[in-house]
Amino acid sequence: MISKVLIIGACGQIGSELTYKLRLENGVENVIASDINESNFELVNSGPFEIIDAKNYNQIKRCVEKHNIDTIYLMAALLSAKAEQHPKMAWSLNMSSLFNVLDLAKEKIINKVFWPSSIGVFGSTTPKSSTPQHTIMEPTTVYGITKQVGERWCEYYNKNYDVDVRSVRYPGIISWKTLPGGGTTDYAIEIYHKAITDKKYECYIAEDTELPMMFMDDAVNATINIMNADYASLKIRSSYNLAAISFTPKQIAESIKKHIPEFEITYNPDFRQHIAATWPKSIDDSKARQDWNWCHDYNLEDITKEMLKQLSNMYSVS
Ligand code: AKB
Repeated sequence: MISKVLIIGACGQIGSELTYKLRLENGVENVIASDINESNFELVNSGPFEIIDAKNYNQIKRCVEKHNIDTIYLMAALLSAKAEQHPKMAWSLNMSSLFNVLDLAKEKIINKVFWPSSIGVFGSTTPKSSTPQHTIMEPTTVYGITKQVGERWCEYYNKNYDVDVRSVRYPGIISWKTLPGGGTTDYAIEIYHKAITDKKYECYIAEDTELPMMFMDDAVNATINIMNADYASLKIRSSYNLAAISFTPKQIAESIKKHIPEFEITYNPDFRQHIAATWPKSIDDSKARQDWNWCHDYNLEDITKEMLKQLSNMYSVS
């Protein structure tokens, strides 16, 4: 039987593409999209949509009962850079939304939960290269704190209340359809837009700061694959390390220059550089590869080709 799915935060960067893919696989009527407003016109008009404030338990519960929802993907969150500007709001949204969904699973109103964690759980005391699954985690951002605490609660609900919650630690996600909002890694998307529109980009991250990154198609596949994995194969109920590639702003600029030789990058690091400097350069995701056969498809060259192709069409540049 195909389960009925609710995506909370469906208008956002990952939520929107996850909604489209799940609708392709499961049928439009089986995937209910929701968000706090109708900010993404294309998404809102692509199938069933409900207005839900992720902080409101009763609104989520009413929607779950109305549509016989079995599984929730909780994609609403304040990301790292925005969370630093609104710390209390980030704490309130990121934590209360998680408790609302975990509690619905604890009460057996739903069966399965996906909740995204992030490389933001790590901090400057974490080993930077090939960061292990189990390691020192002392995040210094509000976002990182919410993700780390969230991971502990996911594991707690699994062990103590038999809640089937599944999670991955997303790296920076690169995509062209829906713009991200408020992340530290957003530069790796803006740079492609500016390469097409202006042939130059001023980067707020320093040229040699290496960060883990991934193309959206890989991120969506990872999300769906971990949700389809056998219950028993998932040994980690906090959150799995997940990786594809790592690069610096200088390296992404070089890869763009292969296609747009006149492209120029300059650097003007701001507060987001301080966040990026506390995050890993690369991630050891061998547990995910072992437990549920995770593997990525896109390297930096593939991503650059696809981003420039799609954005050229979007801006109608030949
Ligand atoms: C951010 O930059 O805040 C996010 C993330 C890595 O979780 N993209």
